[in-house]
Amino acid sequence: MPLHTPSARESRPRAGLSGALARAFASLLAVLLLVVAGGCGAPAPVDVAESQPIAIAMSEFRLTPQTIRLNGAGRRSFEIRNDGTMVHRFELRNADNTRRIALGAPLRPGQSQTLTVRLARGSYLMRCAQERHNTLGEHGELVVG
Ligand SMILES: [Cu+2]
Repeated sequence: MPLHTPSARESRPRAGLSGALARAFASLLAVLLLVVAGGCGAPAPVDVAESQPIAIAMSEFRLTPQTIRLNGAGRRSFEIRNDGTMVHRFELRNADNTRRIALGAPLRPGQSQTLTVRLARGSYLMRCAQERHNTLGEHGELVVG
């Protein structure tokens, strides 16, 4: 009696299945890459040079840009503009959110304000001080290097 050996016929479906799995995985990977590229993740940080003011737009419920890298500590100017349809109020806090560094004025839609703050190197939390806006996504990070 000959020993049973897997025939080509038996192994072919298995190769077909792994090929289908590979194609499914490739499709999934492509979708994930599109999601990442589409901005659902953290947006790219915006660099601000030493001589430039820091322009921030506030809206429902978002700070734009959301992540800012600042080149140079010292006195810096924030140019805050309300691009939304509700009152927004800029607030800068330390990174662990235990201390207020600066608080802007409440801005009505279309209003803007320049806020000058002395900044040391480190990370800061930017957010809206209006009730609950922060928890709805109106926050960001400022890194001073
Ligand atoms: Cu707000």
